[in-house]
Amino acid sequence: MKKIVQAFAAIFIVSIILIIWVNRLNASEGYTGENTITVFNWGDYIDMDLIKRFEEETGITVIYETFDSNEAMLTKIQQGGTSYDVAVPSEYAVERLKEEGLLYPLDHEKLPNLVNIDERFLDMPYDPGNQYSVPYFWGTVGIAYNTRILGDRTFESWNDLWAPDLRNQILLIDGAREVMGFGLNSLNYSLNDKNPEHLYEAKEKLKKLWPNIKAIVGDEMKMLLVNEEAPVAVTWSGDVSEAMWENEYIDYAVPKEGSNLWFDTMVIPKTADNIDGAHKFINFMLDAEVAAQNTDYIGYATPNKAAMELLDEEVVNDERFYPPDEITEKLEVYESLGKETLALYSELYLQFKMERK
Ligand code: SPD
Repeated sequence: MKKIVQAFAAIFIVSIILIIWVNRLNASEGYTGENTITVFNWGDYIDMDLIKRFEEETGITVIYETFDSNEAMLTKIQQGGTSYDVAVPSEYAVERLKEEGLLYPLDHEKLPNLVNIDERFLDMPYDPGNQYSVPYFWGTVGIAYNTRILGDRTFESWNDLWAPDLRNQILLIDGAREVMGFGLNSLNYSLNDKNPEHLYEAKEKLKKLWPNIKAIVGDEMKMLLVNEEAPVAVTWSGDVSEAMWENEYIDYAVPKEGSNLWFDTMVIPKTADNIDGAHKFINFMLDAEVAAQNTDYIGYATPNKAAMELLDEEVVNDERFYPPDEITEKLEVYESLGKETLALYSELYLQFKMERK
């Protein structure tokens, strides 16, 4: 009898462990229940206190996962087997997800806070009528440089990065479109160029930049700039504005050949489990006070006009990070390049990374 009781006890314990393990596995792959949503965002791209506040206000539990590039995010959603309720792709990835039928149309009635977004950022060519996406943060790609170390040296052209005296002085943000993009811009090609010969030419030119490159980095970029680990970096404007709060010597320029104007957005992937919860989360993030707190924490430029009124004037009037239309009109937004060309960008970027001498 004692043995039977022990056997039942063992089976019971093993079952409990299995249930907990399966639940955890499901949660980490975005399988969410009614009172749960899974949010898939870039690393270091939200004030986690806001997640807590959303959970308290709505009773919805948030499972939060991060990615480090649009390509990684796209692959995860394209592969299926996930049910992310909210994701944060950039504009060209929104186009791609749309083309592949992987987005759920937004119900604007459930997003009353959409009125807070500046009209400048609505109805963009990548998503007319904001049928599938709403803007989250926006910015440019440019050159950050440290004036304490470099004096009054300026960076007006992408080609300034190839100067021989910058040996081992440059950090690059780890992004295929960003790096290939400035390689193309430095040759006066479009950063949406599809001509394979131009793409090879850009890769070969980037290869010649290796002696000046100290490292290719991700979310640690801000910290490396603040700590003066390198005096020059090619990165997203938001990383620089945030770093500048902690290191007054950092400055930022968008080179004269042009650069990228980007928009990160919130979308609901087609495989979402909790559409209503996803709308609630997006609407919460569009609230003026919430968006202001998030902007204050992240340091990137907000498209939320109502939030801008709550932010420090000095921050929102800084044209390096909130460039006016006269400047943004000269910049290019990444376009969805089609499967083959996007794969070529990624392949050439990978080759470039492996070519370090
Ligand atoms: N640490 C968060 C970084 C998010 C940057 N998104 C920019 C994408 C530009 N295509």
